[in-house]
Amino acid sequence: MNVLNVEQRQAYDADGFVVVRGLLDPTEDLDPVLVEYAGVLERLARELYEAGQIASTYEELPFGLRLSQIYLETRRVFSGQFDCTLSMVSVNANEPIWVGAEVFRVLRHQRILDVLEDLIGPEIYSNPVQHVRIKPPEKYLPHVYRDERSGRIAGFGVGATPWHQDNGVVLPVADETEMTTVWVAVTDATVENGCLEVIRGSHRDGLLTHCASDGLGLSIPDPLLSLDRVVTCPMKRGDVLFMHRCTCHSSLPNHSEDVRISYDLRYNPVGQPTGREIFPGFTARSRANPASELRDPEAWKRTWDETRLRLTGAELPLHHRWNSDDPVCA
Ligand SMILES: O=C(O)CCC(=O)C(=O)O
Ligand SMILES: [Fe+2]
Repeated sequence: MNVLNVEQRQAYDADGFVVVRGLLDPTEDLDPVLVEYAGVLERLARELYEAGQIASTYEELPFGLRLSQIYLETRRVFSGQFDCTLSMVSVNANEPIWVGAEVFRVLRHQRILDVLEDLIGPEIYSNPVQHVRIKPPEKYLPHVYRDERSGRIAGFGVGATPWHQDNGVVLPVADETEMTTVWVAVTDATVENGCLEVIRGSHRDGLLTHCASDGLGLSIPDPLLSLDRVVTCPMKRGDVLFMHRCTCHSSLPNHSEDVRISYDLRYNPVGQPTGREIFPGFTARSRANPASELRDPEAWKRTWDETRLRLTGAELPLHHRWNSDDPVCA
């Protein structure tokens, strides 16, 4: 079945990415996850209020302002409460994670899997390198460390994302894996609120050197990038971007008044290494063996609960291959 038309397929092959407009229905497919996250925020606000850490639960505020107010007032960032993954640094028994049924429904969305079937074939594995990114307006994050040289807010997935390739954030065992990134706009993503930027054709340059910095995570230094081929990708809610694992990309800071929400998900053919084997993935589609598909959101949640238990207190292996010894990182 071909879901992508000829132009879209050619764009993906030539540019290393394609945006499929309106692939998901905002009301039917995306509002339900926002309802789940509103529940997560409600519980968080009540906990913090009862602990005396905020002056009000702010239930009268809309989601974005409520979250931002809580970040500002507590001088903390609670991205882990919403994210659909565990920490890659250290896991504890009470570590927050949100792997709700509606998130699972997005991961298994048949229209996303249809496009992936065009790109990587009918045996599709949901790679556990997956995030929801709820980026607050930067003006609510004055307490978060800002790198002086780049001006960027560090860490937590709440600031602008530096230039990188997703192949660079997995272990070398997955270098030959046909991993595809799926970036879902849950709210409109604009230049003002921090949409994605990609470098056209960069997937053909292979894996580039990434530099690791404590605060800012992994990034490809500017001299290695073809910055004259940057494409800025504003997207509407429900638009979905599909990207090759070697396509260089970054995102802009959020200078708007509201949160920018997106999923970045990854998929690869069943049987190929995910590059993050300590976390659980699942078969999202199999034409050869439909019974192997995971369809139960509770069973999915259990895989993460079991992983948290297994990794609690364990020494986690480094989740990437980079140090900053390369002179290009100086
Ligand atoms: O949304 C972002 O800021 C970055 C997303 C990203 O790096 C990805 O989709 O792989
Ligand atoms: Fe990425």
